[in-house]
Amino acid sequence: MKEIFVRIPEIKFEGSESKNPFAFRFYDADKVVLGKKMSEHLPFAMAWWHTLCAEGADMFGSATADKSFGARKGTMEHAKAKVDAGFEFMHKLGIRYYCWHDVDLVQEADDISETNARLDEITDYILEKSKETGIKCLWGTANLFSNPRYMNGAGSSNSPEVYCFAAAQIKKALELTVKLGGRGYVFWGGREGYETLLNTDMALEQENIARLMRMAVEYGRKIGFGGDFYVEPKPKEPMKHQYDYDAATAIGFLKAHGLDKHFKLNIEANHATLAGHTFEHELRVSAMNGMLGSVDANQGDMFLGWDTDEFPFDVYSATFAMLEILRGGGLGGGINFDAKTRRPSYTYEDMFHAFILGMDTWALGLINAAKIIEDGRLDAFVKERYSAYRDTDTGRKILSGDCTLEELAERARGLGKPRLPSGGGQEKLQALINSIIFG
Ligand code: XLS
Ligand code: NI
Ligand code: NI
Repeated sequence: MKEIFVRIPEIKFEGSESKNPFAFRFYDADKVVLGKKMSEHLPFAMAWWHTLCAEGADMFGSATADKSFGARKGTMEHAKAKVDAGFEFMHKLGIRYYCWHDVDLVQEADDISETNARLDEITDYILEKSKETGIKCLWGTANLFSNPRYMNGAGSSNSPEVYCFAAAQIKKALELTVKLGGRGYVFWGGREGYETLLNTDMALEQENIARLMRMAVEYGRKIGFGGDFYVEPKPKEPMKHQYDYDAATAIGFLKAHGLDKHFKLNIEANHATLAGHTFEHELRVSAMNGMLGSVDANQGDMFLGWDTDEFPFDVYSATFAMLEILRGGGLGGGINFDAKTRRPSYTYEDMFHAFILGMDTWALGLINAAKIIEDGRLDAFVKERYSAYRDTDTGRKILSGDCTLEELAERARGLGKPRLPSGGGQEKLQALINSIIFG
């Protein structure tokens, strides 16, 4: 096999003092943290679309990067060159998983049967590589947003024929996920929403989306898919309003339609901030509902209102995210870098620097979160803050669920004024976090 990323070595851990830009300073795969190897805590994945397909084009300018990998774009030779490049790239970084949309893998043909034949061929090739290297599929998905037929949505389209195409793509993508041994299958509803309510039957659209998901679950289970289905919430972009707005909305939707047993969430950092939440908020909402599945790791920019998909740099955010993940018992899925280099960072070297940044940032997040848990003071504070629910008769009564409004009103009458313990402690806790991280 011809090496594609020539001059770029395998990336190794060299420690925080290292000045080598092609080394990890913090990600030490075999290092044990809280009883598990870093590589097990952090099942990193490469996103096929950003890493092997996206060439830096934006609304105002064309591609800056070249991802032809020596082949003519759009051909099967190119599709295979991307597989070669992807596996070499993951191998050099020590990444063990990848994620894909159907149309990331091959050029879509005019006829869906031809597209499917191309997908069969390329996944045979991927499977070979996977067997050679042990690098596996984290999750697959159908791209139900790029093709012009999805201009009015996929499951939410006003056209039953478009709905059939969505079903066909999901069916195929599920088969391929099973073939590649994927841990999960994602629904990201980029076009499942509306631009104006004036033209929209929201109830019909949402019921149709639920029907499509239910059929996907039925078919997936029938063909032996034992993994989790994921919804990836996002409030907007490309649509003005997307139905899977945030974790709470998606969970409500899944529960309302009886889909929650089969689904978990894939939480993306930048989508959380677009919804006006922190990343850790979305992770907490998922975890407390037993639906924390997988993560799309990236970050936005506080001055820009869109999904900039930057590589993770914010160590506080990674720390709080890892805190939620560790407390939630880890991820059944993984940590997919749904992130792209900035447009001028167009070289192969830049791709490696981006992943080194992202992996080191998450390693720092893990190290910090483990320190916070081992230190114990943060958890003790929170426990103490609610202790009156355990330690007083009134508190226990409320938690038991066995009380009435009248009974509680009667208790209030006897109290005069409620006791108001200092409940915040925000500044104290923030100082504590800094002292643990930097101390
Ligand atoms: C776009 C989404 C997309 C999903 C997969 O904003 O993040 O990339 O992760 O369809
Ligand atoms: Ni994503
Ligand atoms: Ni995104």
